[in-house]
Amino acid sequence: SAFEYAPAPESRAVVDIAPSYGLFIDGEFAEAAEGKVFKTVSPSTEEVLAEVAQAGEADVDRAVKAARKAFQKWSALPGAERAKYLFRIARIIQERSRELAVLETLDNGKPIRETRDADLPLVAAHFFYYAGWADKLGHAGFGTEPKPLGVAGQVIPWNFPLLMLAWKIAPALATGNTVVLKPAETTPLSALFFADVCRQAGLPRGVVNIVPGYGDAGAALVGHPDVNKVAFTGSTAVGKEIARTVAGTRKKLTLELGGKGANIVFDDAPIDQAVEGIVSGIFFNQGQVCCAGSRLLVQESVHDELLDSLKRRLGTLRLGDPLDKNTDIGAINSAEQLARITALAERGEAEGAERWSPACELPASGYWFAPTLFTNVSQAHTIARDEIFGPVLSVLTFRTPDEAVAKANNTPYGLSAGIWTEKGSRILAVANKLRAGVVWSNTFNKFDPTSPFGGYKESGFGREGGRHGLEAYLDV
Ligand code: TXE
Repeated sequence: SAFEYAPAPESRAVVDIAPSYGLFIDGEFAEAAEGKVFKTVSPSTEEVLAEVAQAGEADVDRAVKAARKAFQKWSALPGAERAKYLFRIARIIQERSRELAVLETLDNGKPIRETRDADLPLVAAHFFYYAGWADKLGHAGFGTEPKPLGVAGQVIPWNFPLLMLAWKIAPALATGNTVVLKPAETTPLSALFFADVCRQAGLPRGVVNIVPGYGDAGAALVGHPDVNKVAFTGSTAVGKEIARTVAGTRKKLTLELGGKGANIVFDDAPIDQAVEGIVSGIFFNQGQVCCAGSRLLVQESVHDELLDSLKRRLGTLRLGDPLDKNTDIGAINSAEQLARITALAERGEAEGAERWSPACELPASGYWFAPTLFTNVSQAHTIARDEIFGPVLSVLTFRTPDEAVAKANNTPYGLSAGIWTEKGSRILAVANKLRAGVVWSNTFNKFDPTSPFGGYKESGFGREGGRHGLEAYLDV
């Protein structure tokens, strides 16, 4: 109503964006060897934000050499000393979190409310958490500490640019490894800002190197003979390619790939609470989340009631300027991703599922997709099988708990699932039968640095987060 208090949008003036950025190698920002650059745009306006140096093979090689050199001293530091740097980085991230949140929102398109309340606090929490581990890995004085692997080559996606960086870099540094990280081509800016945070924290040169670029730079990094450990988050197709590259080498590998999570609602579930969890499950970050609850499995007897509530709730979601603090649904990250989502939604209609969206005006420029529901979906439909990675929910039904489990598991993926019921015994029984790396109950999309995260089946292998996340970076 006209009396509603509408706070001013978060201003982009909060952060200085330079017209151009270099690669970050050996503590310095530098041009790419071949002088190549690429542009990064704001997905909500298509305006060019900055020009960024584009790493090629020679740059990746230089970064790996810098990381190798830095490894000598970094790995020899007592854990307590490494911890000091990580604590410092965590505190600087907290101090600069407004700048970082605005930058991330501009480059990625996600609502500022999410970057401010979810991404940034989690990023800082990861550095604090792993800082705490750095001096607790063994008995340094007795020479029985587990050993770092060496240089970690890390490739990350665009959906949580800074958070994925934190998941990768914090455990690597805590355990004494050095890093070369390639951010995604559509979201390089927060990683370059992080490079500046490393300088501010006085991190020794070469311990962290950032090489923005495309898939070829990622492939060069993964294939570099002097990289000891590869960590990748991204598509299952590229993950398989990386696994082939790494096979036959002595590199260690962890892969965090796609998902097709089931959110299972039983007839005794608190419906209003479930609706909130379903909405967060698929519309958080415009559904561009590997562990999104992209399939709703609802018990037949509550299907109509739940769908009515869900549609009413979707009618209240506000789509638009991601810098506006009232925005629930921001922009899709890129034209390519928008095209992928659009094609899969069209396929859903063509195969006979029923499509529904709330009335919702899309801005004239930028990459936008309205929140979308598909009902009458069967397991054979493409939208029930393929990862859409967008704000599109496929609704299926079930009659018995066994049927719910069978349908939830009927996917090549195995990353996440949710269970909504008042019965504690049912939560345990169903959770134990789900082939998913994370199962939430009566909540969804809850993250914490102490909890291991990762997938079964084609969702990848290895765990990030918690003490399991350290194992991927150590030889015991
Ligand atoms: O992923 P890519 P894209 C899924 C999601 C999405 C689809 C495609 O379904 O629709 O993947 O997204 C780098 N060697 N996920 O094309 O290509 C690339 O530069 C080494 C799920 O963006 O996998 C980027 O930094 N690296 C996912 C990163 O890999 C290569 C998150 C991811 O890009 C490479 C993202 C190569 N050959 C997409 N080719 C999740 N698990 O959360 C590309 N890259």
